[in-house]
Amino acid sequence: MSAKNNQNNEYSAKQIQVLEGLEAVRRRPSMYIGSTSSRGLHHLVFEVVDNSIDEVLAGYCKQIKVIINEDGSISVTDDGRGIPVENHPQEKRPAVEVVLTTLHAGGKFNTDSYKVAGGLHGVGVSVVNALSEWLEVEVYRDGKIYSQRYERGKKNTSISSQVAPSAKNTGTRITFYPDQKIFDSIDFENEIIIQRLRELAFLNKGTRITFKDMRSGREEKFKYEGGIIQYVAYLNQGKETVPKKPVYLHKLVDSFEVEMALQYHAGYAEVIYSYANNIHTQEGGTHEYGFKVSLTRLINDFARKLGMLKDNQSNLSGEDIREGLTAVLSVKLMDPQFEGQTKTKLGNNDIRSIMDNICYEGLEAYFEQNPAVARRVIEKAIRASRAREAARKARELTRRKNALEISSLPGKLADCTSKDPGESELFIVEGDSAGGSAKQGRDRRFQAILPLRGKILNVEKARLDRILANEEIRNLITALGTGIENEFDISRTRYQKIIIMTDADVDGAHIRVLLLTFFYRFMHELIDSGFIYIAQPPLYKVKKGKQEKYLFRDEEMEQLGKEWGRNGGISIQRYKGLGEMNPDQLWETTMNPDTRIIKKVELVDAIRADNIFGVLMGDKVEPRRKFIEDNARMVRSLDI
Ligand code: 0RA
Repeated sequence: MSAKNNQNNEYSAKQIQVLEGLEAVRRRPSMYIGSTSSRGLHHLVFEVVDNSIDEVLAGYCKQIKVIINEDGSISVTDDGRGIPVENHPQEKRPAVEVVLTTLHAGGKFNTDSYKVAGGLHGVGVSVVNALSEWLEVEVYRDGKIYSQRYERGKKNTSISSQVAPSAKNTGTRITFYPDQKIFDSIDFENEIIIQRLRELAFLNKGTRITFKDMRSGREEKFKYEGGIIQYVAYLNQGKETVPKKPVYLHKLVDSFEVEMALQYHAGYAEVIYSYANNIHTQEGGTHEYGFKVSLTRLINDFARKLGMLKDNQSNLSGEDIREGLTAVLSVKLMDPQFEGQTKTKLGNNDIRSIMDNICYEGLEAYFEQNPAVARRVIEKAIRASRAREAARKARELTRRKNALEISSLPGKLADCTSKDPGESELFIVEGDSAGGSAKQGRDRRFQAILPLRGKILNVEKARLDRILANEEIRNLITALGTGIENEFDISRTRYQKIIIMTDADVDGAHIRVLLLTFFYRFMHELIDSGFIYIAQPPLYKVKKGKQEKYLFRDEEMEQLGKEWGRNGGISIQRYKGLGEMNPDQLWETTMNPDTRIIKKVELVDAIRADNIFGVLMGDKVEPRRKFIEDNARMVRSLDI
């Protein structure tokens, strides 16, 4: 603040300009670091670390340590060359002073010494200096330790030096205490710092980056010899992947350095993290664009070469090709142009075709050597493409239904006369003959019948396109009126009781499970709302003289045997299917609300149900059989 703090009493015009520069930073900090919230505070740390990373990029630094000190200040130490201390030729004062007090100078005034000008957040450590209550710099160089202290951007001491314990060691330590007058809070958050350090360690393979919080003792060490290969593996941790090890490309072209690692996983999410000079380019840009374009072209070319995509089929879309993709792209270049809303979109045009060429050639070579991987990736993209097409059709289907309303109801549906969903019931009936009996036996005022022919598709094994190509399912969707999946709207259901009525045999049980799976996957709110029921047709009809009784369970037969006695005059009719009952019998036993038994379908645990439907309706036969036998567990008996 006051001139007496400065041991250097002579200010050149330049120095005054410099101080005015840092004053400007203090007056409008957000212009330089985005905000004075936690985000801005951590920006200070990253700015200093980035300067050390520049030394890594220049090839002189192997280790960076970040330490939160007991007093709440933070130290960043590297084993780079150390900020030069000799007089800067133009500025005529120590270079370290220029670095710490000149806006935008950062460490980059000597561009020749940098293979890649980091640029990074671009503001330089002078901004950190300006926004710190105090900052101390220590430089290890030429067998000496040079140190200097600043307060709120102004030097407090001139540079002092002492002999270093080891002449071989070089490096820089910057310790600063953020200014409480500037920031809302000066509490560093371990997690925020650790996450960035881990990221930097992935992006700069072989660099040892350590973190320690002296207040809590927490310590983290990062060093990845595999770099972004390990980054991708980390992102895909715990997932089933193709290939087992990420594909990795690394190329130097002119002054550009390009790295790419990718791996698919069994899920659907697309994750691409792209970087330019270690900055996360959240908005993408030319490097990401080049990558995507090449991947799309390559996969399509390969799919055609392998005959997996026929001449009459259109190309797979980029989106389909990237379903389940995890990729990390990292480019390093001399003069990065950052554009976009948040200045996180790489604008350099050259990089687009460089990236495109490198990725196309590299991935082509990889796929040629690993055709099994290529096939699996292409198969996955084809499945994604079907699903997307199906989603489009599903949307169209619901839209069409809206436009045409009732007139689009399926011809096979025998609707009820009531239009009140609260009292309307839909019977989904297995087979046309049972459907016929049900139509004749029903109370048409409130009961609608939809016969299904044979088995419906197993929706666990088919993608939505095939499911919707299935006429039975389409009929079901239109009859219900709710739409499907994302466009599902329970308020549009035309029935609040949807009763699955199938034969009391294994086939009937199978159809029931298939239907339940469909509801669960695509209309689960119907289940949640308690609208799905299972009819209980009788197993037997027993007669003794004028007495007649329907039995729904084998145990009842034993019971009746005791009641009626085992001898003489008892006739037993075993129903093999609903079709064996005449309309009156069907009404009486299964459909009449006063006498029937229906079970409400209830999900006990959705995650478990997901597992049941997914795993058991999947590929394995034996568990499926068991599931069918046991599936009564899914439903709770409810007598109405
Ligand atoms: C200017 C020039 C050189 C290195 C640096 C700055 C430098 C800055 C920082 C900030 C944190 N750690 C740093 N390490 C180095 C080049 C030095 C030379 O040519 O010897």
